[in-house]
This record gives sequence, structure tokens and C-alpha cells, in this order.
Amino acid sequence: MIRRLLMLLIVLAIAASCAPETTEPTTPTPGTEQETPVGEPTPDDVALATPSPTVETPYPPAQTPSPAPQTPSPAPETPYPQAETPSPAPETPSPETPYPPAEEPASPTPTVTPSPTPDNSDVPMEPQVEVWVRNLEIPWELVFIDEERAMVTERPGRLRLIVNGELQPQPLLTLPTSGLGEGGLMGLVLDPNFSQNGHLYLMYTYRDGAPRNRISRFTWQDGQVGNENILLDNIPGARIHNGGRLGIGPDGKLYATTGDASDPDLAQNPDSLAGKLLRMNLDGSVPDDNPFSGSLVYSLGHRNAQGLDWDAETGLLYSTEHGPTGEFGLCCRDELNHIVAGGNYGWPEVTLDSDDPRFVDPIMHSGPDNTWAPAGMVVYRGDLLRHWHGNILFGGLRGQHIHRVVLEGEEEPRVVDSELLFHREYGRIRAVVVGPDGALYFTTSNRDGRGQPVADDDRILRVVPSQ
Ligand SMILES: [Ca+2]
Repeated sequence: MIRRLLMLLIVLAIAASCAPETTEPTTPTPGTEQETPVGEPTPDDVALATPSPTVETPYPPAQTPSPAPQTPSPAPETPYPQAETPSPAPETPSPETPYPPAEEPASPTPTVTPSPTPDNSDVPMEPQVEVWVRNLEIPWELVFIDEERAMVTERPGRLRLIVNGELQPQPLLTLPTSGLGEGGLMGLVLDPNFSQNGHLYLMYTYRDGAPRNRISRFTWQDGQVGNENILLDNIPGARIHNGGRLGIGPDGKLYATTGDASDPDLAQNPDSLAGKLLRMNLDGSVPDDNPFSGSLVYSLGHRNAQGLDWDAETGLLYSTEHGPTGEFGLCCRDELNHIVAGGNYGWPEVTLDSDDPRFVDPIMHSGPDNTWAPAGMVVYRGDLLRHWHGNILFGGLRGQHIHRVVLEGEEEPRVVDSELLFHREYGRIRAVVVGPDGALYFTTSNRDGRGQPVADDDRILRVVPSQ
């Protein structure tokens, strides 16, 4: 009996000593919540960083029920490495290019300090970003066919179809453009009568000894794109500075930006197609009302413009343009221009603002020490993101942001405010467009050799108002 009692006491004692391990709440070990290593944040990063993703935490989800509602968070499964230093450009300068093969300056520069932007409504809007499409390779232009379908160009030469947010595995078209530096398959625009004639326009780099650029009309038929009809050939090209943005204006004409092809003087040469904004009829012929009789040139003096859009309400035309990356000892000086017919935008004679009446000043520039490396742009006239109504939104490659620009003036627009959106959250940003749903869509360009791609880059992201 005593022996049994002793055994019982021993068992109770053991049970008591084990109990705390199973009933005490687990205390997280400091430093283990963030499983994904990221670079040491700089003060700038800290100020702009979004919260670390919480989905990877091993702790009960009750501890982290929801992200802070006022902070737009990137896709939680793909934290973007917030590195300060861009990877070196893998491209080597071609013999004809005396300048560094970068569309952005090599030296890190501070970005514009966002200024507080007064909204037009009492309730400020916080944009919310979601991943729409993954696993693209250097998407360059995005165009919506309708509410369900979109096309996207990939610079290595593929035209891809997206159906209800699903990237279709087989390209609609593949062009032999790979390995042409900043060139390749770039601009895309649909014919105004696309639903009837299936016509679409592409601008791409090809090789004819040296790189050249071409604008062609293709036809969509039976789920494929083909039947190339070359509208304009032999546009000067190079490993850098190929322009490449296409647009069809409210006048029904086809517009195309061309780069200076690393030969700055061509931008001022009225007989060269390089360094220009071109305007043509949809069959490639010269419109009768172009500013220079018999010429496709609509405006000149451009270095490398990659953004183009019209304000649907005012009809005004805007374009973003990359500033110098070493030419004449200059850097930075990126531009947002209001384009007028026959205007000379200065390159390479003048940069920034000038007193020379021969040249049109930019409505905004990045200054002599700062760079955006601006790419695609849109004048937002949708309703969904109503606080951005009438604003210009353009993507920054080197800048790694979307620049929101507030304008005033129906005929002589002037910039009254601006701010940086999504700074360093998604990496390099190329195309910026508005979908039929009024959401803003933008593409990353992190696989172009100058970015730090995450696993499912490049991506198309969709911006909607947070609820
Ligand atoms: Ca200029």
C-alpha cells in the first residue's frame, strides 16, 4: 500500500513538472518573424517601407489578423528586395555608341521629396496594389482589347495574350528581336477599328547590319497575329535610345517616339527619323496636315522618349523623355513635355529650362542631379481612382516609382504638385496604363539586366482604391 502511494506521488510529481511546457503560451523568439532576408534598410527605405509580409510567420494568425489599413502592401508572398545599388548593366557599348549603355545615370541620386498633395475631395484615397499577372520577361507595353482580354509585349520579341488575368502560355506572335540591348519588341497599339479589322501596330528593333527600328501593322485572326505589313522601316536604332512608344491620337493618326540612336545630333536633323515624335496615317503615309510638309516629323529634339498619352478631356499631348547619362558630361534632366506640333524640345542643344525661344521647355524636369528614368505614362481620366482624375502618372525605371503629377491649365498646362507612389516597392516600372475597369495597371522591368527581380517577376500590378 505504501509502495503504491509512493508511486502515485512520483507520477503526480512528474506530471506537475511537465505541465508548464504544454500550457504556457509560446513566446516568439525575437528576430525570427522576418524569415526573408532583405538588405539593411536605409533611412530612406525605412521611411517608405511597407510592413513585412505576415503570411510566413509561424505564429498563430490571430496575432496578425490584418495589415494596417492605411498602408498599401505589396503581394505578401513576394517581398521586393529593397537594395540601393542597381545591378550592373550587362550590356556592352556597341562601337557606334560613345556613351554608357545606360538609360539612367550610374551614380545613385536622391529622389524628389514628395510634397503633400491636396486632393480634390475631402476623403483622401489610399491606393491598393495587387499582382495581376506574373512571370513575364521585360514587358514593355500593355493594351486592353476589352474588359476580359489584354495584350502585352515582351521586349525579347513576344506578343502575349492575357484572358481574365491569366497569361496564355503560347505567344500570339514571336519576332526575332532578342539581344538588341534596350531595343526589341516595344510599342503596341490597337487600330481604332480593331474589333472589325483586327489590325494592331507594333514597333520593334531588328538588325540590318546595325540595329534599326520598324513600325508594322499586323492582323489578329483566328487567335493568332500575323500578316505583317511594314509601315515604316529603317528608323535609326542602336543598343540604346530606340524610343519605341506608339499611340493613336484623338485625330486617328499613329504616333511613334524614336530615340536619338546614340547620335545626339540626329535629334536636331529634320531629315532624320531619329530623336523625333513621328505622326503618320494608319497606312504609314504622311498626313497632309503634319507641321513639316511631306515629313513624318511631328516634333523634334528628343533624346529618348518612352511615354506618350493624350488627355482625353483637353486633347493635350504629353510625353516623358530620358535625360542624358553622360553625354557632354551631363546627367539626369529627365523630362515631362507638353507636345505641340512642330515643337523643338531642345536635345542636345539645351536641357532643363532655357531662355532660347527656339526650344520648348519641359513642363517638369528632374533637375541636374536627380533621375527618374521615366517610361510609360497615362493621363488618368477614369472614375475608379477619382483623386487622380486629370493627373499624369508615369513610371520610373531607375526611379522605381510611379510619379503622380497634378496639372492646371486647359491650354498651357503647368505642374502644380507631384508625388512619388510605390517608391522602391516593386522595382523598375515600365508601362503605365488604365484598364477598362478604371484601375491603373503597371508593369515591372526587373528582368532587363538592371533590376533585382523577385521570383515571379516581371509582373503586372493593378491599382485600385483601398476599401
Ligand atoms: Ca528637352
